[in-house]
Amino acid sequence: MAKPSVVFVLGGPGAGKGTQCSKIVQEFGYVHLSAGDLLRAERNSGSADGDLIDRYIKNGEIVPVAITVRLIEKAMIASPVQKFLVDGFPRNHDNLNGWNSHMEGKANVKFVLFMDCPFDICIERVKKRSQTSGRKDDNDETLRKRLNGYKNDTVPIIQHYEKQGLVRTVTSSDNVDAVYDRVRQCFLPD
Ligand code: UP5
Ligand code: MG
Repeated sequence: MAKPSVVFVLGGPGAGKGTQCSKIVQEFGYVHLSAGDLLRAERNSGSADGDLIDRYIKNGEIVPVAITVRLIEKAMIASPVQKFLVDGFPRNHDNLNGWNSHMEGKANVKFVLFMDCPFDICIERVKKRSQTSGRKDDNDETLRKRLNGYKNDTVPIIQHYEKQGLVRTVTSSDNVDAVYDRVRQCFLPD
């Protein structure tokens, strides 16, 4: 059987990763796996890791990869469709190393979709969403930590994949449909 294919979707908090992934799912039939959503679901499930996950998320810190990669792999195995958007992962070197060592030979990373959005727009979007999201990390203090984590930890991962020629960059500061017009170009056959 062919190996599952994976597109990593990276970008700052509020860059629009989740929003654009939903549209890619509709048009191209990918399965959307948001690492953040998987972690939040695991936390809410009463899992033994729940308290630890909660602490990391509330502090805007990155959960140890053993937990995250296990959840991603479990969701991949459970899926009848074997092409995945892995959203919000890998976001630091620990994530990258954990993925490489655990998923070596088990999946093909096709490319990285990088949603490039200025911080002021990310902040505006997350602040607006915080009124309704109920997410414990949508507050000023945690958002600041998430933005710092993105800049210090995730940008180097994007650069790592750039050196391999695997990054497709889309500016994501415009309205949702304008961004999607660019995003979909990344998924059309060459
Ligand atoms: N919106 C979206 N696009 C818009 C547009 N073009 N114009 C105007 N508004 C737009 O969008 C954010 C908001 O903006 C929404 O209200 C949307 O309607 C609007 P969304 O699509 O949700 O953006 P997204 O990039 O997905 O933002 P999100 O907040 O989910 O990104 P994060 O990367 O911060 O969150 P994530 O869920 O990935 O991670 C949360 C935490 O989980 C991390 O901080 C970390 O603690 C933990 N985590 C790990 O430890 N490991 C992982 O591997 C992943 C997460
Ligand atoms: Mg998201």
